[in-house]
Amino acid sequence: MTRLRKQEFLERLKMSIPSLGERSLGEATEQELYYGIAQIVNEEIKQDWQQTEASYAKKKPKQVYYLSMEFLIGRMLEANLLNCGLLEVTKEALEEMDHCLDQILVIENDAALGNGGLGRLAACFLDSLASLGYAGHGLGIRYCYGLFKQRVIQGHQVELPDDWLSMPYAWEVQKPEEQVLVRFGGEVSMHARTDGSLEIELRNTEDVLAVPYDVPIVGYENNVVNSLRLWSAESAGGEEECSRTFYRDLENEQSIKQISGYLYPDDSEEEGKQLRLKQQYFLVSASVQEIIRTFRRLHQKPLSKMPEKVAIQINDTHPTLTIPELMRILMDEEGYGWEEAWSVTTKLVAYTNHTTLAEALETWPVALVKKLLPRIYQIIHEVNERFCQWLWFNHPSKRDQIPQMAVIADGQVHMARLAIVGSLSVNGVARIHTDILKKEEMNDFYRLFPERFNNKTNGITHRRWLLQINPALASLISDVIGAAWVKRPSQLISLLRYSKDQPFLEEVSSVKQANKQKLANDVYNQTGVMIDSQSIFDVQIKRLHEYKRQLLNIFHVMHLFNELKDNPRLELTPRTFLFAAKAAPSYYIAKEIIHLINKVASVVNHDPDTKEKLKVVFLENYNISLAEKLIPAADISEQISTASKEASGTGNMKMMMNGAITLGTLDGANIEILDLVGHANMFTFGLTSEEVLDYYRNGGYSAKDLYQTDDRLRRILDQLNDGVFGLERLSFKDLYYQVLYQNDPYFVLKDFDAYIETHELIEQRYKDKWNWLTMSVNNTAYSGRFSSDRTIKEYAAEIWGIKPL
Ligand code: 26Q
Repeated sequence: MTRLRKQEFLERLKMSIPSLGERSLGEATEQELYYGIAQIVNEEIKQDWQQTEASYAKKKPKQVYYLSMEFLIGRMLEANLLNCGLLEVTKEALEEMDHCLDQILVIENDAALGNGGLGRLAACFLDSLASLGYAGHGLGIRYCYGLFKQRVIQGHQVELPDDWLSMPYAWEVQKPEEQVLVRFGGEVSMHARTDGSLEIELRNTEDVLAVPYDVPIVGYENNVVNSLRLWSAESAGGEEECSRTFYRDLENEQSIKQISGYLYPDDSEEEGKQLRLKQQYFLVSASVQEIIRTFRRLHQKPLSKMPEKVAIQINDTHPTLTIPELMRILMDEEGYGWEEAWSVTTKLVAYTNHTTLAEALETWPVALVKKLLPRIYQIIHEVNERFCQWLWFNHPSKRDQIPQMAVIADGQVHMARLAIVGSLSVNGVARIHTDILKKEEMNDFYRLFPERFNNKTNGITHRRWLLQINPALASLISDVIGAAWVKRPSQLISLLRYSKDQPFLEEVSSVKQANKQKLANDVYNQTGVMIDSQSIFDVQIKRLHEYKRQLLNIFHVMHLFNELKDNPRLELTPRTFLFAAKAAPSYYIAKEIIHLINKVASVVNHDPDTKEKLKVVFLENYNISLAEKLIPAADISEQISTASKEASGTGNMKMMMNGAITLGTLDGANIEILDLVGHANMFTFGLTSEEVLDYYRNGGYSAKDLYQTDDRLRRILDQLNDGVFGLERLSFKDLYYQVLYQNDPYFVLKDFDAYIETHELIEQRYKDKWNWLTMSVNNTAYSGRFSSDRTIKEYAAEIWGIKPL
């Protein structure tokens, strides 16, 4: 990639905006500038993209395909400018014309093709694969509508469609010549061939075209450009038969386009949605066909050799049909027998699990799978038969466990069981999560296939989550330890030497202060709420879920409010509690928690006794772009899930990297953060996962007893029941009943006391400014371990068996 100079850049920009006409660049609209700059980037990366593909064709490295129903990539212009080395010159050039890059970047719609952690992890992995020079690609769905947009109206969440393709998407390239057919439904027929083998044919299927759109994934300053291929569903029929069938065809076409219509919000409550299963098979079938075609093009070898040159990672169970789809193609289309097809398949596919919540493990009704995918169902059935028989004969001691291990049981296909049985690797996403999988949730399988289970602690791309979103901190870091950390994030550890260096800490402090002030301005512009940038910014940003315990956080705020009302002169370091979270549309309790946070905010922010010391802000429509504003400004990172419930968390890593101090339970990757930074640099509290699991086994504790004995808690709960702070119209009876009468399944009351105490400790510790800054720098220093570069190297070496080109 050649480095452009400012003048040349300006010339190119002019040429890239044909609509400019007689106007000067200074008069261009932000939209024109956005597309103009994107075009320059696309021209710059085009050659690298082709060359990357050419070098894969020449050197024939093993290729990794990351299959995921979600890729939460957010905006791409700034990341692409950064990675291809054009960010600085772009800023300079725009400055010369009195334009500000920030105002141009916001023109781009977030690509919100994901719900949260799982989708963002996939995006970080692609960035690391390209930046480390691995031949690794993403395969996903080009949803017309991404995750819903959230508005908060009178304190309630309202969902709106995310029409992100309303403007042309600058980063996609349609590849119509590489489209493939995906077949649904139909009947299976079998004929005996003369040699006695069976010929399997699918008749009368409904066929859907999968049209690929490729998005470039630009490696950081290394000239590598990989691809994220997103499939779009289109009608396969030609346009010739019109007239009589016109309306029927139109209706059919609409229902086909729906397959890539919208992203399902993470909603374990709403199960068995036929369209979601169609989406999964659509992704899987198109992708497997593509993978096989590429293997054939690059290697003149039989498909049985694929495991030498291909690895397929499935992101949770959502793409598990990869296993029967591979079997189908190998057997029905390529003539392999079961044994050989199985041996190939189980050397290709590796499975990542992202949850321990038993209720979140995916199952599909047999009747639905049979109807929608008859041949795939037969194959799953056969996998199940063979697996159960093998257990029966080879592991007689496990006979009792067959019902709970069978791939098909209780009229359902159990996707995690299929994924474990049919893959070479099963990994969890943080040490404790993998341990819980092995010890509890998947113990039966672990004892059967111990060598398959492994841990890959999650990571985040430090390029986006530090270098891009916090350039001032990044450049301070490079000033003292040099810039090598950008390519080798583990070198951030050298910062430890400066964590007591007063002049450095002073600068770190000014950077954090400036980030907080910038956020305060944004918050004011968006909400009209004035927040004090000198206050402690206490941040909880993640999907709204009971196990993540936003309720515990807001109970603490209510507690502080009550204290201040009792004693308005109470000494309290001013605090700002920032929340952002989307709730699944059908998740009533989660929506009530959003409502409660907003109502508490409206009381606390206006009460003369509290408004100077407490502010609560709920920012609507949490997405990647909002996270990018909040994370550099956080002082406290709230990671307070019920122990054992959060598989890993990745927001915890992002905030740590930006110098926030974690306030967390011993859950997910928090534990590994603690291992590194120690208790001197982190605040932990609450039940351990062992204690939580013990309570579950032995019937829990009594929430009502706690309610009786703890005056603070009783006051808060009564405020929910009687109307928040005595205001009848603000009553939250359902939350009250959920906590007291469902016996507090997420231990909000049980952990309340420890949480309050820890907050009091934090308040004390914040007063020692130097020590706080030391803690902050220590956190950044240790965060290198959580770069997704480290994670990807582990997947590469331990699962995929690949090396960088
Ligand atoms: C389920 C049914 C129907 C439709 C959608 C879904 C669905 C969609 C998305 C279920 C789950 C998800 C996403 C789960 C997820 O993001 N899990 C998080 O993964 C992160 C990355 O590993 C972890 O850090 C988090 O701890 C984990 O919660």
